[in-house]
Amino acid sequence: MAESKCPAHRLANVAGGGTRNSDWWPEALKLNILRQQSPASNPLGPDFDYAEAFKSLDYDAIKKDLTALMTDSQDWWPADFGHYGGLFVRMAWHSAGTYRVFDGRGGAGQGQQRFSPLNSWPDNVSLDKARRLLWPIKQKYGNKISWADLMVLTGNVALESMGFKTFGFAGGRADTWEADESTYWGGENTWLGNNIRYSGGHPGISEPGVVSGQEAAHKDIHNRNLEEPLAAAHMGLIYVNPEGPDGNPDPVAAAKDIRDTFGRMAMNDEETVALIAGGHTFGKTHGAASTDHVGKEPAGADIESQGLGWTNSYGTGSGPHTITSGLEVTWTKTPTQWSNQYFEYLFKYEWEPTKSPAGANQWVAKNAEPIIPDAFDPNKKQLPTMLTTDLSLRFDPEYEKISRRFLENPDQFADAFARAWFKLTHRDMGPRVRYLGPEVPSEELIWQDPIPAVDYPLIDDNDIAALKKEALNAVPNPTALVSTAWASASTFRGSDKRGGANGARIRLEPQRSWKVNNPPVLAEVLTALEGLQQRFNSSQSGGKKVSLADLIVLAGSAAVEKAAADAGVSITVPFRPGRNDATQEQTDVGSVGHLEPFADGFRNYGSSTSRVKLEQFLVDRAQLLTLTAPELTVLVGGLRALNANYDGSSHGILTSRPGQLTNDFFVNLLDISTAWKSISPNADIFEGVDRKTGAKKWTATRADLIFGSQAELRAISEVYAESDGAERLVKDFVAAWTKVMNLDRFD
Ligand code: HEB
Repeated sequence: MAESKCPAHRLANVAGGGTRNSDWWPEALKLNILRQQSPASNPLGPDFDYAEAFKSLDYDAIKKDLTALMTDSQDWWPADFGHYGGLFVRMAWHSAGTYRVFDGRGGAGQGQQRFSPLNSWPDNVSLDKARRLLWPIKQKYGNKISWADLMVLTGNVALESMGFKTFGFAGGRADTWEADESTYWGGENTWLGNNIRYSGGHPGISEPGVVSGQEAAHKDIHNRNLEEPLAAAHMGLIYVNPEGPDGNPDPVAAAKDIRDTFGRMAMNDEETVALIAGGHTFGKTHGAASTDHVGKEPAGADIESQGLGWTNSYGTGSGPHTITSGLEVTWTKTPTQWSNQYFEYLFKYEWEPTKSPAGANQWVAKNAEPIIPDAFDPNKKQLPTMLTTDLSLRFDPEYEKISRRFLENPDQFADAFARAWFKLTHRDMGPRVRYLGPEVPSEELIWQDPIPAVDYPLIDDNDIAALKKEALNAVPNPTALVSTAWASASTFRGSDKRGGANGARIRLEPQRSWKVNNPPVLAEVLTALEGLQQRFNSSQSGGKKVSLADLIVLAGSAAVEKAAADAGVSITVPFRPGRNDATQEQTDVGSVGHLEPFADGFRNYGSSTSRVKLEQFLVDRAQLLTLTAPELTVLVGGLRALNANYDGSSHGILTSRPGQLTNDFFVNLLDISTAWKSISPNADIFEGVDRKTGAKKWTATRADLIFGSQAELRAISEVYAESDGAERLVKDFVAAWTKVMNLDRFD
């Protein structure tokens, strides 16, 4: 088919084709990430409860079927060494391995490997085949197991069927039904490019003009700085280039990239060494011939390929002729059996650079006997081989210490791999109460942000009413109670289900010291509420208690009720007790540190960067809070009316009666008599003056003015500014507030 040079001639004039808003105005604020995964996408309907469905799964039967599948080699995609274990371990690892700590996005939790771009990433070649091999089992067990759970469980069964004892498995990952658009995978528009991600380093910041990104990346592979929030060295890779940084076969430089990227997946050096060595104990890499033989990825392939991609024209295109990464390495003598051979060979041999049949950089053992089996020919033996990134585990001094210890202590290696694998595959599931199934490990792990179970009688409705009153008495400024409750609950991220009010970690390091939480004001509120908590708890007989976590939310809700009443609307903010308080020992300060917002428009905190405007940070945060555009709008308008800026500034406090839950923010923002102009060099802060007199009326940030400027947000703002908007605002604010306060309640 001849392709026209002008892309417009190939675009459909139906079904959403044609030049779109995002083509005309690429920099305009988009709200699409706030309406993802809507019921309109989900064939199972709103009443489907995955946790319930999973409970009816015949767990032993599916594990038996998966075990049988491992050695049931299919002609259309024959198993290496007669066992699919390696392929399925890689599938599970790539499903989970996209997770990154900064925003909690990526990971195995949504089954996103089924959708673009992940189903077509160059790093995921041949995993289309792995999922297709699994289809008969998915079909058999239906909705009792999601693809998201099935991919991880299959990785576990693969490991177990190859003689490895895993740490456990938890189900509970409900599938999504469309590609996730909220995750920033990088700004490059070529696969395997990395010119944007290494051009500056800081969140959203690039330093244009000095050296181009690509130059910078190549110039100093030992000293480059990967852009946040990314956790991969190239567009389309899970982590790093197996041949070494940008293809340079330099194991020491590769170690830096590995440490960077695995660190951003929350893995320390020991976990990283265990994962790479544990994984590469199994299976092989595939580079039978030049990658020129390989066709288009699934998302770009012909309709008759039926969702498969990377058609391989070399030989049979599968089995011994498979081309996946273009590398051709088998690490151990028993690639379908757990062993310590990976470390034995890593240290036993000296390694010299060589090329795969596809021309990629890899390493071969010097003066070695051919001891490695061939995947298909029992009469053939090969020399031991490694990837550049495998040699990093020997030639990086820190990794080397750990590797040698594992070489000498195979049981320590096995334990470390089992734990790191469990963490890798469960990191984004949130608290342990979400774990389902018979193989949930009983041991509590620090990365789960543990919270003690409630083992005392909870407060009742009378207590709730009394405590609301007392909280308002204990803290003179109700807005401080609103701010504290918001600060506590709004750390939640729907991505990895971390954070939230439960645990009351707001009173612990690092949260109590975050600038966005205004530490001095926060400390005063916490002291007052802790006093109230002690008085209440010591006055109770029968062991009844209120946790600080509950009291913070309760007090904030009392302040919201009061602010509504002051504005003339009587409303009760629903409250359900049952949160508990975590201790500092149960809190990994470094890991919780990743929940700190870089900017938070709900509290008018932070500033734009050279690449990200304040309102884009605001929408990103709203998405992590699982908010819709109307919820985002009413929360910002309400918080401004309540005067809840983090530092008490008056930006966006567009009201003459701050502290009351009014619709003044919207009324005044949409008032034509005010004219706005920028008063800060980066156009983050604005002044509103009376159009006629020039008198100064207000100041505001981009996180305020966007509600009058972006057409969809303006449409929602009008609803609240209209004559019947005041009461609607109170009602909708309370609903959205209650949603945020309870985001982390899975009990
Ligand atoms: Fe891996 C395979 C790279 C880590 C597990 N890996 C592989 C390959 C490559 C790689 C290139 C081949 C593919 C084909 O087929 O061709 N890795 C890599 C890197 C890294 C890694 C660069 C970072 C350093 N892995 C890893 C981990 C794990 C793994 C962590 C888990 C744990 N892998 C794996 C397996 C395999 C692989 C199992 C095999 C597959 C088969 O057999 O098929």
